[in-house]
Parts: sequence; structure tokens; C-alpha cells
Amino acid sequence: MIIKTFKGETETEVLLKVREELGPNAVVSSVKAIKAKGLGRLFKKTTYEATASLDENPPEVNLPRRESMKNIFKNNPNIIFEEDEKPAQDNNPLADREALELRINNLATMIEKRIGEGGAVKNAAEPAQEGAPVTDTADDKNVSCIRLIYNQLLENEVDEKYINMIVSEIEPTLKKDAPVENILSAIYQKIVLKLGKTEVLDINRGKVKYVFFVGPTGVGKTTTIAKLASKLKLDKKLNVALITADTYRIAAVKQLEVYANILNIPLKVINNEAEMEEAKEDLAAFDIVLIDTAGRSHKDRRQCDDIERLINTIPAEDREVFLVLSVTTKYRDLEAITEAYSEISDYRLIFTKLDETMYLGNIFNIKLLTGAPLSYATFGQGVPNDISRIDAQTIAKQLLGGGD
Ligand SMILES: Nc1nc2c(ncn2[C@@H]2O[C@H](COP(=O)(O)OP(=O)(O)O)[C@@H](O)[C@H]2O)c(=O)[nH]1
Ligand SMILES: [Mg+2]
Repeated sequence: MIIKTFKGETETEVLLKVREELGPNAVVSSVKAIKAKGLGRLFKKTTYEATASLDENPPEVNLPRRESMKNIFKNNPNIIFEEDEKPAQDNNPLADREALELRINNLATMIEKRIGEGGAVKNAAEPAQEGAPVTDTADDKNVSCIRLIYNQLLENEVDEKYINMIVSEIEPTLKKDAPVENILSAIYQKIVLKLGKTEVLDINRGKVKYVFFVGPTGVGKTTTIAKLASKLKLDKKLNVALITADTYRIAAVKQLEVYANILNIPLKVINNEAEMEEAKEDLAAFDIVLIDTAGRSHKDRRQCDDIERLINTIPAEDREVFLVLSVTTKYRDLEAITEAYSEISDYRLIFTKLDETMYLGNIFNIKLLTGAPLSYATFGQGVPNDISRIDAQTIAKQLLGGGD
């Protein structure tokens, strides 16, 4: 059992420190306001102190491999917002040559080992067609290497049509008997380029102010809003407000209310576009407003129209829209969902629940299907830390099986 005291200037700050250091299983036993004593009290602010404990041997809930996915994303270099001070993230997603080469070499070693074990050759051996020319062994090696990578991508749930697309794009560029590294590198680079540049929230003052989160129920919209609101308020010291249009379930409003209270930021509940206009007036002085929507059935066209109308109360240049999807949803269902949201223009993609699967193919599939920019990945229920910018190289490496 770990027992620790945490100090901070506000109650929220202290509670977030507890969360950050001890994680979501921490139990807070007390929070005290500490008033400065003597003459100092005239100048010093009240501070807060919380005592929290954590049982280090809780019942096992996470599969070890799940935990590793979480670690992979936690360790990503992470700029969560576009800002004035920092240079925008490198435009060339393949810029970091050294890191790239290291990754390719590791993957190539793995693949060479598998080819050595004969697994690939067996996989690649298709029933010989009658009269087909006997391919030479050099070609065989290219084919078996590609076949192995093909299977790897398939296993990671990349849709077959996209694997075929990649393979057909790189095949003509390969020399006979190409080294495994070259084939792998070509595929890796294709994947990274197709994943494209990640686009996160731009918090340059005076830019986007209204940020909508849309998507099916239960994917993690509200939790994601809480994570971002917390970072915007506590790390970036911005004036954040929340709006929820998810009034269909009382619990949904309550859930956001809890976060609004912890963060000490206003929450407006709206039932229609007229109330949205009112909320806009009330929140005119805020830097950024995050808007939660109901995860209505994408099977109901009318409900999607509602969301569209709500979004259109804000001029395009003042808003950003994020479509939130869970990476654990089946690709066929994701196809139907994105189809239903296709009328909503210019959205970016957030993928949630990366901690619940080892197979990230959907991120690639949906990126190619929609053409929308990728933005955030979330990998746990922890507010605010289980979120990061999607890193194309990390995803590409995972898809090629470099995670283990
Ligand atoms: N494992 C996991 N659970 C998450 C993640 N994001 C949200 N959740 C959980 O998913 C459930 C639904 O989240 P919620 O934010 O209410 O979804 P919403 O209906 O889209 O607003 C809650 O139990 C969240 O704690 C994530 O990244 N990983
Ligand atoms: Mg919600």
C-alpha cells in the first residue's frame, strides 16, 4: 500500500496530481484547505493538501499485452495542441531517419527470421497453375516476404482492399531479390504517408473557438472532452467552457457536470438550436468551448440532420468537428457509421479504446475510407492523461507487428 500527501494551489490541481501519480485506482482519504498562518496569511494564498492511497496489488484486470499498448502510446512524443510558441509538428512524417531505420531493421530481422523458419515460403506457395512459368528463387523470396507482411497486416485487421492497394503500389518499385529491409521499408513508408499528417486542436488565440464531438454512444466522447478540457484549462490556462446537447439521458448530463465541477468551468445544457444561440452569447468571453453531442443512432438519418444543424449554428471558420470512433468497433460497422456522418464536413478523427485491442487496422482503414485527418488516440479511462496525438510511425510499426 502506498500512502502519499499531495499539495497544490487548488483542490482540482491536488486531485489531478493524485490521479496522475497514483492512477485511477487511488483512493483519496481527505482533502484539506491549509490557510497560511501569522503575517504571511496576508500575502499567501490558501493551499490544499490531499492524502491518497493506492493498493499496489489490486486484482489483475489488464491483460499484460493491453498494458503494453498503453505504454506504447504514453511514451509517444506528444504535442497535444498546435500553439503559437512551438513550431508546428514536422510536415514530413518520415523526417526522423535514424529512428525510422532502427524500426525497419528491427522489423526486418523479425521477418527474416520467419522466412528462415520456412513459415513464409509455406504461406506463399500457391497451388502451381498448369503451364505457369517456373518462378526463379529470387522472385520467390520477394513474394514470400510480401506474403508475410500481407498476413501481418491482415492479422492486425487492415482491410484486404487496402493491403492489396499498398502491395500493388510498391511491387513495381522492387528489384528482383530485394533485401527484406527494402520491401519492408517501402511498405512502412507507404503506410506512414497514407496515414498522413496528424492535425490536433489549434489553440492559437482568435482561431477556432467551438469544438464539436460527434459519434456513436459509448465510444468515449464525454471522457475525451474531459481529458482535453482538463489539459486546456490546467496546462494551457485557457478559459474553457462546456456545452452539452446530449440531453436524452440524465446520466449523460450528470457525467459532464461532474467534470465541469472538478475543473471549475461552466457547463451549458442545450436542447435546440435556439438555446445554442443563447449559450453562444453567454460564453462570448471564453477562449474555447467544447461541445458534447448525443451519440444518436447513425441508422436514423433525421438525428444526424439534427447534429448537422447544430454544427451549422457556428460559422465554419470558428469551429472544428471531431468524429469520435472506437478502434474496437468492427470495420463493417465503422463503414456504416462514417457513411452516416459523411454529410458533416471537415471532421477529424479521434480513435478511442486503443487499450482494449492489439489490432489497430481500423485506424488505417477509416483514414483511407474517409480521407479525414487523424488527430487523437485515447488509451484508457484516466482523465486527463490517457490521450495523445496519433503518431503515424507508431501506428505503422504496430500494424507491421513491431510491437512485440
Ligand atoms: N478502455 C477505455 N475506456 C474508455 C476510453 N474512453 C472512454 N472509455 C470508457 O467508455 C465508456 C463510455 O464513455 P463516454 O465518455 O461516456 O462515451 P460517450 O457515450 O461517447 O460520451 C466509459 O465507461 C468510459 O470510461 C478509452 O480510451 N479506453
Ligand atoms: Mg457522452
